[in-house]
Amino acid sequence: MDRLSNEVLKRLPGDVAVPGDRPDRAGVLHLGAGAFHRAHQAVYTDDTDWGITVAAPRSRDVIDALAAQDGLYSVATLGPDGASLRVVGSVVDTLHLATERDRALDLVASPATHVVTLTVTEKAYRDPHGVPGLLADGLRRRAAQGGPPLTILCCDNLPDNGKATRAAVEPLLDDTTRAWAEEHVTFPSSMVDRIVPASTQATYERALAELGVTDAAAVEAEPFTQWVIEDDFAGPRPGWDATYTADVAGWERLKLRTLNGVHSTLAYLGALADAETVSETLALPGAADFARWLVAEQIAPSFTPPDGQDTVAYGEGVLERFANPGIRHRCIQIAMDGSQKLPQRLFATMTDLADAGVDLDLIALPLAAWTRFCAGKSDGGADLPLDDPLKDVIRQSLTAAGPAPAARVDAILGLRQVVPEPLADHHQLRRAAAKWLRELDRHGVATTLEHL
Ligand code: CS2
Repeated sequence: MDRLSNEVLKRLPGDVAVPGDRPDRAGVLHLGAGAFHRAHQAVYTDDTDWGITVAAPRSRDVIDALAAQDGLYSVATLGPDGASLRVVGSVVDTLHLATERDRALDLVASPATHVVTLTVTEKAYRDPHGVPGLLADGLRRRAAQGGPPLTILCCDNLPDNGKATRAAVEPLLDDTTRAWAEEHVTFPSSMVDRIVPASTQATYERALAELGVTDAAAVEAEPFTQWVIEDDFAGPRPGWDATYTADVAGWERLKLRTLNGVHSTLAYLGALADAETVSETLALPGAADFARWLVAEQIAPSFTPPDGQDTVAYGEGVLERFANPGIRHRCIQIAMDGSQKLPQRLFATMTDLADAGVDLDLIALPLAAWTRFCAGKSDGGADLPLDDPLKDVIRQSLTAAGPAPAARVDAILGLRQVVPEPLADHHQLRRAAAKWLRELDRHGVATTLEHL
């Protein structure tokens, strides 16, 4: 079977959108080759005349597939009424960070690189030896060469993600590079949004059926897409059709607390209820109502949305997107790395509500669900994987706590790297979470939601 390539582009079926003239060089270096990048920033870039070098930190699978396909791959946009396919041509080169570090440093230093974008997941910013170290070493090289300004643009789901990236890189710089970087490097924040499940066999089979050739880097995504970027570029940038603003924080908060907060909530509830995907979870009796109440009564009152936005209306839109039957987003995928995600998705909301004197009741249910999820068994007795960098600490604390719901909640609230101090001894939260956990232990998620 033929592979997707420049050669076969001309003979793809007429309803598949294909790139026109492809850029011959990359002004963007992207770190992180995951499905999200391929369905988000790479698509925005495909609508410009810039190219991207995609660098994979560890696994070679995606970049090897891209390299074998002249950088081409397809994005299937799955709406409630069917799919449309587009071949993306913005990836012009690939790179493997684990084995090509020197080339990576050269690219960070290269005067032809104007923007470095990142989708490396939340936990990567805590590892100085990983991506932050690479950026720091690359900046040292760029500074030593007296290189032009560089923009480092974080596209991970973290609050103030530009500041977080700067905070991860800056301490690793020597004085000379740091002084140079202050003048030449910016770290804008950005809010990125598109639901892009990890590709599965079904993704590749769909691509093959629609394209008539193999695409081992195919991805599928929902129709919705959004990118809000802090307008703070050090030098040139691609003409991305994004929203540029001086203040991204409000957008980040709206998205992280509402979309991602409800996503994680449904992921833990769904995984416990033995539902495979988010849309299946939402279809459980009571689940959509619960999500609506959570948004209206706990998430919305916790912050002021950006101009022109209404959190409850935004939440309605989010639930509609989650219900899209074309998208099979597995609960287990979203459930991973809870210790890295829940601080900005759930605990920040709780902290602000607590400060405002609002009772933490509904929002204590996802906390109870995460607590139960971490023990590794679904309501039906299936094994649930705990894929989390703090897995050992979490499991140890839960084991030490024993079976009593209140003690297990205290064990989780006592995780200092995860839960902000004031929540640890917030009595009303502890009581509410223990009450929900008792419900979940006794009756399971499905019955609990049904009887809310
Ligand atoms: C999800 C996000 O996996 C997760 O944790 O909540 O990847 C989510 O799909 C995106 O942020 C949507 O923009």
